[in-house]
Amino acid sequence: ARDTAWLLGEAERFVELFHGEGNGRGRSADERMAEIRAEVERTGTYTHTVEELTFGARVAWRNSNRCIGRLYWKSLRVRDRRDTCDAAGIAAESAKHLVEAGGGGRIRPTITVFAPDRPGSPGPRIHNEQLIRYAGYRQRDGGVVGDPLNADLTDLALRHGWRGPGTRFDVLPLVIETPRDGIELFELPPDAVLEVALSHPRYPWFAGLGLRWHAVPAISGMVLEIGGVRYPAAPFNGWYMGTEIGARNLGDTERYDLLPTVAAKMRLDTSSETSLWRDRALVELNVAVLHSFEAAGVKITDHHTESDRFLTHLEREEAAGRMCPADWSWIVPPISGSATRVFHRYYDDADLRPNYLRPE
Ligand code: HEM
Ligand code: NRG
Repeated sequence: ARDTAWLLGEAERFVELFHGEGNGRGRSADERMAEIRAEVERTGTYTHTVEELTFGARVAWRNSNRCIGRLYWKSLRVRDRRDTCDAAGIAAESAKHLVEAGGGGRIRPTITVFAPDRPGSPGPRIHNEQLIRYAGYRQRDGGVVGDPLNADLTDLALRHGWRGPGTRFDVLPLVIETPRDGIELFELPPDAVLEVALSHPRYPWFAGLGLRWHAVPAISGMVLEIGGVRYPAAPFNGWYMGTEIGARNLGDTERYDLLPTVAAKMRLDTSSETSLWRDRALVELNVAVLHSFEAAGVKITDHHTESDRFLTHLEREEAAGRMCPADWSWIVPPISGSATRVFHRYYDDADLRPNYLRPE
């Protein structure tokens, strides 16, 4: 149960971590806890200082078991927008986040933190799982045009009056819910949506497939929890690892399902699994993603480089006297697992706080 006793317990764990790692500008953890206790007694919750919020968001990244990209956790930029509560303000600040974090291709890991949940007054919510998502339009025959992952969100947007052009790569509007105004939709301005058209370094036909992907993965559907306080709208981004797009988003049968298309263009023998046509098509899709992002000057990383960086991170964390929790099944990349170093060992999979949580 999330009652006052639970909140104070979580607050104390966090304040001790914060001060234990050398923060707090000379003030003691006890002093800060006395202040928090008084505020909780008065209001049922408490307010993080900017330093606590910044540290909390960074450590939440450090504690994200599923993230291979944690080497740079200390450099996360934190935009404190806790005073932005109205949907239009949240939409505008989310668009600004994308422009600033996108850097025209020089992507900077960034989080924007909007108002937290308070007793009797929930914070705002962004229904999009990421700020940039492609629509998935359900067809009469049961198929989907676009990204099937976002078919439910697309239904929701359509029910609220949105009409998309109907291509495979239509950027959905932000679907923002506030306690005061309910659900409202906001189109993202074009300058907030950096995209890369996909081509292949050796297959001229590849560009003709008309594929593209957005440059910035900005997760907006997770709850940032710091010291027992929950921030339900706190979109964060880093940059892509190529396999996320080339293997999963474009390759999964439940997503864009492009392996048969690519294999046919490559003239592979798709009549027999032992020709490994799926594997060969997967590799070329991934080559195209990395090639296109690099040619466009958009930051991206490959799974071999990122595996090595992750193990560097793990060693640094252990040297600092901390364990680095990790979930093998998410850390190991979806292609060429055993050719990366992260495959050949196991990890502690502890559930630490602060963290980014799936909403319940
Ligand atoms: C998951 C890479 C930055 C938090 C992941 C995944 C990858 C990845 C490959 C697995 C995704 C999947 O299989 O769907 C990276 C890279 C980054 C980066 C290359 C570049 C800087 C960040 C940042 C944060 C973060 C800045 C938070 C501040 C997470 C979380 C997950 C995750 C919470 C799990 C998502 C889920 O459960 O769906 N990351 N990441 N990452 N990352 Fe990162
Ligand atoms: N696989 C998802 C994104 C998940 C998070 N990945 C990151 N996060 N790279 C996709 O859109 O393909 N990040 O914050 O950089």
